[in-house]
Amino acid sequence: MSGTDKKIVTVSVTGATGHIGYAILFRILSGNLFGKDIKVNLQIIDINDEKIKAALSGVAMEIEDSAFPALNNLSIHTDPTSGFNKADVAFLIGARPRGPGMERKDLLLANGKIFVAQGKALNESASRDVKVLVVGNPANTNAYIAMKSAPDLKKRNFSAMMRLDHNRAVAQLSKKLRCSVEKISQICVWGNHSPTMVVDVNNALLNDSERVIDQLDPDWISENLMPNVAKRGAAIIKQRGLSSAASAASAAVDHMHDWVNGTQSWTTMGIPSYGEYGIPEDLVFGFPTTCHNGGDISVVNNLVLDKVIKEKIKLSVDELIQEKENVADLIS
Ligand code: NAX
Repeated sequence: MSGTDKKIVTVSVTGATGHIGYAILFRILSGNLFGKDIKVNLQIIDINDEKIKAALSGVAMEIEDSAFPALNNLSIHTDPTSGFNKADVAFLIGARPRGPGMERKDLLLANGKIFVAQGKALNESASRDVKVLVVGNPANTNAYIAMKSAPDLKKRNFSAMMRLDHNRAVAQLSKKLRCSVEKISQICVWGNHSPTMVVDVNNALLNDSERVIDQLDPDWISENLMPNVAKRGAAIIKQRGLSSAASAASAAVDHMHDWVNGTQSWTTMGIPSYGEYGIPEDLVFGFPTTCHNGGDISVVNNLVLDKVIKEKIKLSVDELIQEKENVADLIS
C-alpha cells in the first residue's frame, strides 16, 4: 500500500479476541484510520483453541452487526500464514502474558517463539510493503525477532509501539501547561517500551514556537513527568485491575494512521536502527520520527542530546542489547 492510493487495504490483527484486539477492530473499521474512501479486508487472528475460536466467531458477529461501510471482507484465522495473506498492514498484538513467578527472560523466550513464527509467516504471505506494528510485549524485542525472521522483507517494514508512551507524555504536558494536546509538538520517547524509556521534552514546543522547558520546573520533568509516563501502565492496572487496553488500541491506530497518512509533527516510533544517534544497528528503538510519501519513515536528525538524556538512553540501549542476547538462539 502506498498512502491512500489503493481502494482496498488488507489488515491483519493478531490477539483479536484479547482486550486490545477487541478495542482496536472497531477503530480500524470506523473509517478514520485509512479515510472514508478506503475499504478494508480484515483478517482476525488468534490461537487455535476451541474457546478462543468461539470468541473469534463472536467478535466476527459483532463486527457484522456494526454494518461498517468500510468493511469489504472479514475472515477468521488461527494460522498466521493465512492470516497475513497479502496483508498491507499488520497489528501484532497477541502475546503470552507474564505468568506468576515468570522471569522477564522466560517471557522473552516464550513470546520470542511466537514472533519467530509470525515473522516467517509475514515473510511468506504478506505484501512486500506491509507495515507491521508490534504491540505484544516485550514489543521492541518482539519486533526485532519478527524482523530477523522475515529476511525477504525490508527492515523498516517493522515497528514497535512507543506511541502510547508518547501520547501519555503529551497528555501530561497538556494538563500541566493547561493547553490542548495539539498545541504541543516535538516531544519524543527514546528507547525501549519499558521503565527505561526516556521522555525527552528538550525540543518540545508550545504553539509551534515557545520552548516548553522554559515554562516548566526542571524538577517536575525529572521527578513527575518522566516517572509518571514510565509507570503509567502499572498505575492503570492498580486502578482498573486490568492493563491499558482502549488507550493502547488508540495509540496503535495513531501510530498506523501517521505511518500511512504522514505526520504533521514528530511522533515516536520504535523502529530498527540504522545507527542513528549511535544506537546499535537493528535494535528496535524509540526514535523521534516523521512519516511521508505514504510509508517512508525518517528519524529526526541533528538533535543535540544533553548529558542526562544521553545517560538514560544508554541504560535503555543496554537493556535492549541484553534482551537481544537472551533471544539470540531463537533467530540464529
Ligand atoms: P490479552 O491477554 O487480553 O490478549 C492477548 C491475546 O493474544 C489473547 O486473545 C491470546 O489468545 C492472543 N494470542 C496469544 N498468542 C497468540 C498468537 N501466537 N497468535 C495470535 N494471537 C495470540 O492481552 P492485551 O491486554 O490485549 O495485551 C496484548 C499485548 O499488548 C500484551 O503483550 C501487553 O503486554 C501488550 N501491551 C503493549 C503496550 C505497548 O505500548 N507496546 C501497551 C499495552 C499492552 O500492555
